[in-house]
Amino acid sequence: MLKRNLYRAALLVGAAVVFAASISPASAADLLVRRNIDTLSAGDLGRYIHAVQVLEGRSTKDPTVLNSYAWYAALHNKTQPPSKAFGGPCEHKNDLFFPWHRAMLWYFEQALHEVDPTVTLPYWDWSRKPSGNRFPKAFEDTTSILSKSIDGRARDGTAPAPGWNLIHDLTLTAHYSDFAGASGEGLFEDQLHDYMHGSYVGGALSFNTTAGNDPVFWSFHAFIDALWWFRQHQPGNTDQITCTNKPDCLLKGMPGKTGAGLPGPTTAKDVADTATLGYTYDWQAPDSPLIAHATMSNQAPEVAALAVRTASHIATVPIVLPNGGPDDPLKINLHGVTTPQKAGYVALIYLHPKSVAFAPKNKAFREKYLVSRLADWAFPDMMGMNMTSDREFVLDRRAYRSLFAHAGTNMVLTIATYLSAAPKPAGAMAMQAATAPISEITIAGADAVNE
Ligand SMILES: [Cu+2]
Repeated sequence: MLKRNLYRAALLVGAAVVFAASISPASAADLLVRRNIDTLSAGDLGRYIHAVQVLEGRSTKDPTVLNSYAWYAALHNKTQPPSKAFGGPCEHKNDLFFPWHRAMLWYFEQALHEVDPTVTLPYWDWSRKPSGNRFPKAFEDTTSILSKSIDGRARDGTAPAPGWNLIHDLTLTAHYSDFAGASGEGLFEDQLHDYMHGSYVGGALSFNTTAGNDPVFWSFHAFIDALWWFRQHQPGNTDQITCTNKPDCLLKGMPGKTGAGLPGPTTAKDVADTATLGYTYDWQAPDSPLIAHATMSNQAPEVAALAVRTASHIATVPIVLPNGGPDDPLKINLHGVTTPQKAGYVALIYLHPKSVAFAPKNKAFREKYLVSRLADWAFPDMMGMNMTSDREFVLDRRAYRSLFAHAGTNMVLTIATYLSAAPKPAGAMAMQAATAPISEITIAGADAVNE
């Protein structure tokens, strides 16, 4: 196959920069096209299901059986390898997140492709209303293996889907480091990926250790990859993959060759261009006009649905917004945001005058005072990972003009946490506002709940 030849040639050249630029327009027709699972014909869907079934048949549960479904599921994130055959874990909460997952999907797709050369990995476009109840119908057909996680866990997420405006804004965040992360987690991973794993899908996808067990995982992540591809193909895009904490850009656990022995990517630079990897997407952004928006509440219609629930934890920090010019944004840092081990959560962050009562169920209150949100999913096995991270968000004085009218007066930063499943605290969360009077608060259990 031509794409394989391209890839092999690229490896022989040996320089990632060279093969990223080595695709000629003529080869575009030879690229495999990943399609929306809702648009597959019954025959194509059947062939995809069959290929997944063959992988599952090689071994349902034993991750040491190479080229089996369980092996690929374990590749995603099993931090204690059962054997040398398996080298995880995956990369999360840093700037290798996108490249690592692109490589993982590529190897999985190659395994499917080796079973049936007509098969490519279909994506689930979760920016659009689902064809089924919460997922594409293909994942809800209970007679299909696509409806079942190999560990038997049912999808139990109940959070509303993120709106296209939010997906759009986070996908096209101006700075690559905000989009993809640098020393810490990028906005896309935090607010979309983590949110979808822990709060929307749930079940096996709630936990990093079991996410790959549910076949919906591959199509879910294929859409994340499609959105990255979309970002990369914006006119004028100059993003460069960074590997802030890993100068060698090595992607942990990648076998370097497919089950059939063909060479595959091992570094972040290898996966910079999907054409080099031999595939593309047929995805197109929704053409509905974007509504002009200035606040997070307008960007994220699902916030309203979250906010009408009762928060499990509410933390408040007194704050005085500093005076400043219109181009002088306020950066607010949340320090020590703890990754939960039991359940995912979404936290909605409000900034409101002290004299205005916190009223998240009130639409007008949300529209005025909701300034950001963060999300996380559960990491039961934290080996080799930091338990806590820092998050920063920037308040633009122009966008939040009405808030900055209160500069110099007493305000309150309120964080309302919504847990996705088990009634456990999201963990200790210490936060401070960087350029304002600092107060620190910890959410670490019942005594800290002052709702
Ligand atoms: Cu994921």
